[in-house]
Amino acid sequence: MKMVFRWFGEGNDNISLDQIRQIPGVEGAVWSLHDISAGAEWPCSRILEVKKQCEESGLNIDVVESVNVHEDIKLGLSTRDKYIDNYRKTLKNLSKAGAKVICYNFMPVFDWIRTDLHKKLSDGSNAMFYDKSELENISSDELINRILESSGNFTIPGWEPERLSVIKNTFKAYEGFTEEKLWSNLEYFLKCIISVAEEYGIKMAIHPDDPPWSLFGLPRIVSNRNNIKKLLSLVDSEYNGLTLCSGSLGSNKENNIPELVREFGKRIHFAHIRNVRIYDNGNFIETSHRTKDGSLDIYEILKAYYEVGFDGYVRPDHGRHIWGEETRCRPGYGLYDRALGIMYILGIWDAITRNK
Ligand SMILES: [Mn+2]
Repeated sequence: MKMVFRWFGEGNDNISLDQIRQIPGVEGAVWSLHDISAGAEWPCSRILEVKKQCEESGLNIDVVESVNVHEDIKLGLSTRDKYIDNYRKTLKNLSKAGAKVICYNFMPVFDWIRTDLHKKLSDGSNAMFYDKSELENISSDELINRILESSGNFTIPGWEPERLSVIKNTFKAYEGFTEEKLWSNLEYFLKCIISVAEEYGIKMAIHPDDPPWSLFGLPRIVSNRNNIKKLLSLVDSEYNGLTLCSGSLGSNKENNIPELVREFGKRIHFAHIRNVRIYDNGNFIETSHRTKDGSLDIYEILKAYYEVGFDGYVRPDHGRHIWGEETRCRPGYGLYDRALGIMYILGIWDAITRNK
């Protein structure tokens, strides 16, 4: 497995590439061009600029997270073809620069959702929290305001200003929208994209829905074992693959992450490792990576990756905010807890490897 670390780009991250390269085991930056709107082609010059920055710090640019899918593609509007065409061009441009895996998602309107970005844990650190009953009683407007107010000076991936400025219209466009429609639009997208990804040697890795259930009446389909199986069969190619996010899928107790790894191992190109503690009332909080601190068995998950011969990319997903970095870092993306997570993941990995 190849360890990588998310980096939001020059001037857009409080963490530097030099700090990232000093975390043991990290080989690459997981990056994106966050200022380019969904649906636009990524210019080669901008891609090469990031490549140069990363390579100067000894990091590769193999994994891109994300190339966002334009809402019209998810909605299946007639305008989708021009955005899909741009997506193909972006794939080509990325492959020329040497990118290998693209993480993306197909969630309507919102990306990930939490109700509190800085919920205090018993040790005085804080982390992102999801309150189920609160979410059921809050309007989408209230939620947006709350996320924006507590995100500090950072734009949060999935909550970009250009997305939020048109969100009322986007919501309206999804009125009466069904899971079936979303499935058929995803299938259309994959059938246009995967053959091109094959041609350019780029593995597509869809990120599951976070959390993996429907919210605000919007359908969400990348949420459980049966749906993942269906998704992979829509285009049966290894280039139509998964980002297996343990924390996203794992916030539903019905999802058994080690089993998913064993079943879909060959199609997992990117592993997000995160622990969450799930409470009986359905709430959950993101915890340290340590198995004991959350509800997921990180050791079992890594064992499953080892058993399927996983040689893809892995990154610590979100972390807590610790050692006073809360006001300086993007929620979920502090330096310290993710670096500690890497040492935990690599510690387990090394032990498993040595024992076999
Ligand atoms: Mn994730």
